[in-house]
This record gives sequence, structure tokens and C-alpha cells, in this order.
Amino acid sequence: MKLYKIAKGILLEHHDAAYIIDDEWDSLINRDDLASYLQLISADTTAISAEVKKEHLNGQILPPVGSQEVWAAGVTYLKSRDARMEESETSGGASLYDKVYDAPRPELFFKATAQRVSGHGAEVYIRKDSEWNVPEPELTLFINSKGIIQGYTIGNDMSSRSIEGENALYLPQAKIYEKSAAIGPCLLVTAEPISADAVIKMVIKRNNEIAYEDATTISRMKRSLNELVGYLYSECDFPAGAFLMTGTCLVPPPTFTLQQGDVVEITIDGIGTLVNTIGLNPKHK
Ligand code: DO4
Ligand code: MG
Repeated sequence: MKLYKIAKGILLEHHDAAYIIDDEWDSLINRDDLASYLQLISADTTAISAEVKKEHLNGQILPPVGSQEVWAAGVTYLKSRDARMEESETSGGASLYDKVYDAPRPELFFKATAQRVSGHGAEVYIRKDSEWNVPEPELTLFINSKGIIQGYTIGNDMSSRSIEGENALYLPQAKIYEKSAAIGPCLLVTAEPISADAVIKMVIKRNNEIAYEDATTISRMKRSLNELVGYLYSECDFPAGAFLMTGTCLVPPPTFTLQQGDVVEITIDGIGTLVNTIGLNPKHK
């Protein structure tokens, strides 16, 4: 089942049928029994027509985030560890990444408040004081206030490799700025955990041509999803639940940096495709 946050409310998609749910986003997704509750709703509600569904989904799709904080895990895939070690070679910080990859405690960092998150179809920004910028495609969890994973979505953890590479202590500036995160297009709600064989694919288009393309599977993650959640929730309360990006599994080659107008498409099996265009913050141009 997929939940979309749309301009006119909440759209539930189940077995190709769609329903408009009259509810408040935060309290709906924070339910303990979300998957079975949505099953009941779909059985009790009249489906909208295929045309109306299309109209809603062709309109603005908002990020599936209410008042929740967005957090992120780092260096959870070998590919990410290697890329960080490479970019921080001259700053002398390379061993930090090696150590955190093998340590029992994962790297977790605060990524965004809802206000800084873009949805499907919207722009994400690169920083004007950064010369090396990449998108990071990440399986993103929605965890309810009790620490239970309730749904899965797609995240883009936009990052400045030049700022982080200069000094690891600059991580918050490399990661947190206006429109530095995208989440969407929907929240996949399943009774079963997402398959480890699910493929994550990223395509970056420049002038309608493919500038970068690669794919891998979630099974390559070093840590379990519940291990990441356990550390995040160990000393923090999240009354409305939280979103957690689980780390990037794909890194474009060192010669690649994003440009204004590039289009980033991230697909995860079973969830869908999150599409965003790269922009510059007009206030800070
Ligand atoms: O340590 C820096 C950030 C790592 C990260 O964002 C990732 O691995 O996805
Ligand atoms: Mg990341």
C-alpha cells in the first residue's frame, strides 16, 4: 500500500485502486497498526476513479513528512566509506570513516526539519560555496513514536563533497542547508519488511542525456535497519515519529559534480521513483 501526501489531502493506493483518506497526516502514519488500519480503510471506502487518481498524482505531490525530524545514517555501505576516505585524504580525516564503518555505533546525524525537505518533482539545491556536489540515494525509513518501522520511502541526502572533504567537522554545513533533502514520492506501508533484494537505482540527466547511472541492492548495507533505529531511538524521543535516511549506496565518480538543471531520478523497487531538479537558492545566488 502506498500513501501519498497530496495538495487535497491523503491518497491511499492499494492494488491499483485509490482512496482519499480523511485524516491528519501525522496521527495517521504514527499509528501502531498502520498496515492493517489501511487495509480496513480501503475495504470501507469507495475508490476514486482512475481519472481522478491520475489527476491527483499528476498534481503536486508533497513530501510524505509532517512535523517529523529527518535524520540520516552514514557510511553504511562500503562504497560510501571508500568515497569519504578518498575525499578526505588531504585533510587527514580518512581514518574516521574506516573506523566508523567497523564500529558497533553507527554514524547518525540530524539532516533536516520538514521545512527544508523537497518532495517529488520539486527542486533540491546545491550550495554556491561548494564546488563538488552529489545526490545520495538512500532507502528512507518512517519509524513511529514507539520505534517501529512503519513505512519506507526514497531519500536524497544532497551533499557537498568539497566541504565535508575539507574537514570532517564541516559535516553539518556539507549536509544541512535549504532544500538539501528530498523525500518521496510516497510512503510504502507493508506488513512485511522491505526485501533485501530491493534494487536502488540512480540516474542523473544533463540536457536530457544520461550523465551518470548505477544500481545496487539494499542487501549491501553493512548494518540492519533495526540496528540503526535502535541507536537513533536510544536517547531521543520522537512524539510524531521520525524519518531516517539509511546511507548512500551509490557514489558518482570523483570527476562528477552536479550542475543547475540536472535531473536526479532515484528508484527503489516497490516504492517508486523520486525525481528532483537541481537548483540554486535564489536568495543566496
Ligand atoms: O560521513 C559522512 C556522511 C555519510 C553519508 O551521508 C552516507 O554515507 O550516506
Ligand atoms: Mg548520505
